[in-house]
Amino acid sequence: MSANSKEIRSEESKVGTAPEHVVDVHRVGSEAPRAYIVGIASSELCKEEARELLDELRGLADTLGLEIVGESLVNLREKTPSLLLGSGKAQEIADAAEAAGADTIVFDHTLSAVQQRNWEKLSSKKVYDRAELIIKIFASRALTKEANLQVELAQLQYSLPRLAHSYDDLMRQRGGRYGTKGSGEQKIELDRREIERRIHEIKDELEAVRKERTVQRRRRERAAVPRAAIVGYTNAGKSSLLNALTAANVKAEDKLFATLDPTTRRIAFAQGQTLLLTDTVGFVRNLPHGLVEAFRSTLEEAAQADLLIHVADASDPKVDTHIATTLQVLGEIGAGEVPRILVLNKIDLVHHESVEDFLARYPGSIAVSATLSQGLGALVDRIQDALTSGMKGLTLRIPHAQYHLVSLIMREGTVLEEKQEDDATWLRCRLPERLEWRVKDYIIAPDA
Ligand SMILES: Nc1nc2c(ncn2[C@@H]2O[C@H](COP(=O)(O)OP(=O)(O)O)[C@@H](O)[C@H]2O)c(=O)[nH]1
Ligand SMILES: [Mg+2]
Repeated sequence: MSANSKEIRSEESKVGTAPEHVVDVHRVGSEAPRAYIVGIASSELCKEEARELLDELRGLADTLGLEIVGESLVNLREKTPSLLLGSGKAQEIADAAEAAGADTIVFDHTLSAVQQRNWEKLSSKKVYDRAELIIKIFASRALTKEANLQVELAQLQYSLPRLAHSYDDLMRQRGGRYGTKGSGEQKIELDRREIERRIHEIKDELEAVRKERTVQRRRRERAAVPRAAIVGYTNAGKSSLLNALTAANVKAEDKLFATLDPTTRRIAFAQGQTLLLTDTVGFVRNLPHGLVEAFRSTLEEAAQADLLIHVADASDPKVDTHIATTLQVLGEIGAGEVPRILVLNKIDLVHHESVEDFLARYPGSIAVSATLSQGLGALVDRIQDALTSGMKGLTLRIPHAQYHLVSLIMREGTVLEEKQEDDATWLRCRLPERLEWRVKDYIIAPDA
């Protein structure tokens, strides 16, 4: 059966809002920031790898809603303390960014506070490094209390070593909520202590949240509509797949808003079944050490889904490693048992044989091209199978006195149709077979 015959309707809904502590420059004004991105190859990082990382940085910037207006890949021979690059090269880049109309420069390399400040002076633009960009993305995607705390912790830990060197700049540009503008050693010392105090506080709060959560997790009342989360590396094509499946286009809308909130869409299948599909925060190749926990807790909530759609990039030479890492992390955040579909995307970019190889290596996986809408029919079939396997279709009439059974069905099954009658709830639903006995007295008819 093809995707067309299923008639996929789509409707967008947005879940969650950006957390309060994201004082984000990107929200100011309605224009997307125009970014010039700079990759760095060096003796430690060959040009090819630097190019891959730069591609990823572009994806990250895109996730955050930046418009990329230009890029450079620089071959760094010797790092300089003031600008990282030699002054001639630095000026060249600043000029290129200016010519491209950029208002922001993003480096695919860690910048010290001094380097960042010097770059901002040299270019009269906002300047970020990779870690800061990633922190901003996590902050925009953190939904749970724990994720928000983890991200705040990462932000504070990131800013602490940069504090002494560029106190004024940091507070002015980073929109920190700790203290106002000021200068002098004493003030820096006060703020350092304030930040350290807050770091301790967050760690305590995190511990408390974790204790609570082990009880709550997964036990949360599930919505009647099943949820699927799209997971995988940045640039694998998660957003493209979401778009292709819902046949809607994020980019056409208010992109700033769309990308600052985790995007969840509703897919309605022809049979009347619906599914909420969430695009999750992507895995990153060289995730800075201090951001690992923030990443995990940001992914965690979304990964507590009924189904995971794991997208891998066929054109990426490291695809196997990425799949293994993704599976490992999913296991570690308690999502290892969630049913999964492995999707090999971008098959239009690789040879037919390597797709065949992949499918043989990962039995049950599905090959697609999100941008060319190839293979989506098979994927939709698989999604529907996964949602309904082990489920039995039933039509029920449950007296209001037995309302707890309605709650049970909403929690454990899928409600396809629901009508309130005077003394009962009429339901057409799918319920795991193991629970059928609980409702057997109220079955009107088995369903297809
Ligand atoms: N050739 C090709 N490019 C794709 C495909 N799917 C996604 N892309 C491109 O890969 C890049 C990353 O896609 P995106 O959906 O943003 O990835 P995400 O970071 O996982 O959300 C974009 O430039 C897409 O246009 C595909 O099936 N074929
Ligand atoms: Mg994306």
